[in-house]
Amino acid sequence: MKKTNLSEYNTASVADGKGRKIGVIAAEWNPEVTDAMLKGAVDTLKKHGVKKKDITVRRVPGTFELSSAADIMLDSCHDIDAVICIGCVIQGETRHFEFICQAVSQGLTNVALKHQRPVIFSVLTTDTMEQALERSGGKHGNKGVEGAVTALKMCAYKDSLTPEQ
Ligand code: DLZ
Repeated sequence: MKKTNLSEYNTASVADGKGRKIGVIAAEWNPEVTDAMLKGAVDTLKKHGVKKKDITVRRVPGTFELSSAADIMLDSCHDIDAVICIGCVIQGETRHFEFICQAVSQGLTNVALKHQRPVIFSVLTTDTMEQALERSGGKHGNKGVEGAVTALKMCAYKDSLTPEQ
């Protein structure tokens, strides 16, 4: 059967978030979408044991700014385990879409490799607002929820390879 909710996951497969410190950065563009993804991410982190005080939420103007914002956050906050980056880029009449999508996907990859900490790509890149709404709390799930689950899984992955202090 075709899977429609892309955010369904096995709760038991997600490591306990107790003691984790997670950054969440959301773009202000398309707020009806990014606000819902931000809520989905924060609620999911809390559901898996991350304390509210350990979640650092910041907003930036657009998706393009997510890379530099994540870099600044990881430079400034050495105790943050992972950063979830939330944005929504909708195809318009010009080529702006391509440039933002290319820049943010490459930019977030570079930041993750530079800091050796998980940087999560919770960015929707859709043709229409309807498709974005379907993926931010609609019939196809919530990309913010997926981002939170991915962040906790990547933190556990890192721990599994880091010798005990
Ligand atoms: C300029 C722009 C456009 C046209 N579209 C979007 C969009 O769909 N989603 C988004 O998050 N941001 C958009 N922006 C803003 C850019 O991300 C960025 O904030 C500006 O180009 C300033 O650097």
